[in-house]
Amino acid sequence: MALQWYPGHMNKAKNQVQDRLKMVDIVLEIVDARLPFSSRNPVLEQIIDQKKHIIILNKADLADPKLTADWKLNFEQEGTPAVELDAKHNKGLGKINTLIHQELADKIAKYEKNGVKNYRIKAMCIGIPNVGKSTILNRIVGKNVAVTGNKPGVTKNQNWLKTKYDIDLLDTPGILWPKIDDPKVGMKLALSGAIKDKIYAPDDVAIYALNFLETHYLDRLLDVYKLDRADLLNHTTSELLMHLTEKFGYIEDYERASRRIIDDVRKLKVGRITFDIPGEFYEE
Ligand SMILES: Nc1nc2c(ncn2[C@@H]2O[C@H](COP(=O)(O)OP(=O)(O)OP(=O)(O)O)[C@@H](O)[C@H]2O)c(=O)[nH]1
Ligand SMILES: [Mg+2]
Repeated sequence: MALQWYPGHMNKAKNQVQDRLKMVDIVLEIVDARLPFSSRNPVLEQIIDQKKHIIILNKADLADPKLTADWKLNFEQEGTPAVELDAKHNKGLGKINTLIHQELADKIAKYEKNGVKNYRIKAMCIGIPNVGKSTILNRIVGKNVAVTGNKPGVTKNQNWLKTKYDIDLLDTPGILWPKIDDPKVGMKLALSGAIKDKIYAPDDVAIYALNFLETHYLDRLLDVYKLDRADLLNHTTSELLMHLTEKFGYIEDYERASRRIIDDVRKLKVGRITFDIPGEFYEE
């Protein structure tokens, strides 16, 4: 599945990020902790290249904790500070505030030296759709001022939010990039919920998920669907999908079975999973 599309609003949103960049002190790049590589938008990365920025690995509650720690280290070794966050359960928020102040220590020291008391740090939050940008900003503000929702494309416009700290936050619409070359990246984005459901073929994504689980989390796959190792031997992943469809009692409704598998992965039925393995991306 090579995904190729670029809705006009995403192009507009990208230009708006570019326009605002000069006005902000720091960029908070939000990635999905389950896919810290695949959920980074290369177009946005290019735009913010010269700007101070930190990476927030959000939805850490859904990701494999060991791999989240590896990814954090990986980003830090590349020179970008990173923090893991579970915005849903409010875990890890304090570190973001600390990191923003650390990164802008010189600027803040200058304000203080010059007696500027009411300075406001301006931070722009960017990322692909549905990674939790608005949720994070609501958490920092301490109340639900930005609209959130469990589907991509909820935030339509840029919005400034004031906090009780010395920081103003800019919420932005999620942006994907024009062409997703690597089909695996497309699958992971679909599985995570970053791409609208009607754009991808659910059976392709379910087959990708089953194949990934078989390779990396076999015991959990066997356990959740009460499978025997024999069910997997000498079977293709498509055949496994057919087998599960029958087992669910969905009588050849492969789409329904596929949606259920995707949902099971999203809702942690198979436990905490990370789809991007550090190291796999830099060898090719
Ligand atoms: N499990 C989990 N869910 C989260 C977390 N943060 C946000 N969510 C959920 O993810 C969904 C998307 O959150 P939003 O804050 O609307 O995402 P967004 O990045 O602003 O999305 P767009 O505005 O569409 O670009 C919501 O259902 C949130 O409750 C988290 O840390 N863990
Ligand atoms: Mg939003």
